[in-house]
Amino acid sequence: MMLVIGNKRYSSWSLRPWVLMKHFNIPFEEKLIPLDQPDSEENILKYSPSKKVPALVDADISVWESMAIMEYLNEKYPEKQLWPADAKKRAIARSVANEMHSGFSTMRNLMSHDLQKIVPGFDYSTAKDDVNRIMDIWRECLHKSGGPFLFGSFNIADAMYAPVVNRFITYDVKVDTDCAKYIIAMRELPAHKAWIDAGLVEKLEMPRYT
Ligand SMILES: N[C@@H](CCC(=O)N[C@@H](CS)C(=O)NCC(=O)O)C(=O)O
Repeated sequence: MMLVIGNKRYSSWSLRPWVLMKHFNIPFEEKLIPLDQPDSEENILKYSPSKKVPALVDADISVWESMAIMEYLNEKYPEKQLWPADAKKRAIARSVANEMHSGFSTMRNLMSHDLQKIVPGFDYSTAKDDVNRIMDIWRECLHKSGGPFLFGSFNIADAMYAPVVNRFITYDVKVDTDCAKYIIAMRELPAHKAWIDAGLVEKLEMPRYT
């Protein structure tokens, strides 16, 4: 399989399936297409009809949209339990993952994912509703599961929130102890750390953001 991704510094959607695949030791080759370049669209179109990354190429098919990719992997590797085994927990995990996938646009627009941009004291008051809802989700899941990840062990729901964890750090979001513990667990996850380390030294820039 080949996972087509964007710049590690910026591409929050690419990070999600990448960290999932690395954490669960799902073998894949990575193809990084620099975003926001004159030939980006043409290059992405070879793999993704939506003109967006990530896309997963598996033999004769290409799957796009981060959630669809992770659901495909869940079906391809049922033994890895990319979702919780319990049906009720799985339903809630899907709810919180899809709430992330389809929502929080105010927070996402105000606080773009840039691993190299640290903004101490950032004013995120206009995205306060999104930020508070995310922390409510984390607290509720962590209280029910006992942590350290949303449903106990790392799964697709956590992969969905990985870029949010990074934004909360770079934009200096004030969090309580439970959320802080979750952020530390997520940042220390070896697969996530590997992506962050690569993004921190990446030289590619996206003119749109810089
Ligand atoms: N809903 C999509 C969003 C994908 C997306 O917006 N990807 C961005 C990069 S993070 C992209 O490819 N943008 C195209 C471009 O910048 O040219 C998903 O979940 O995969």
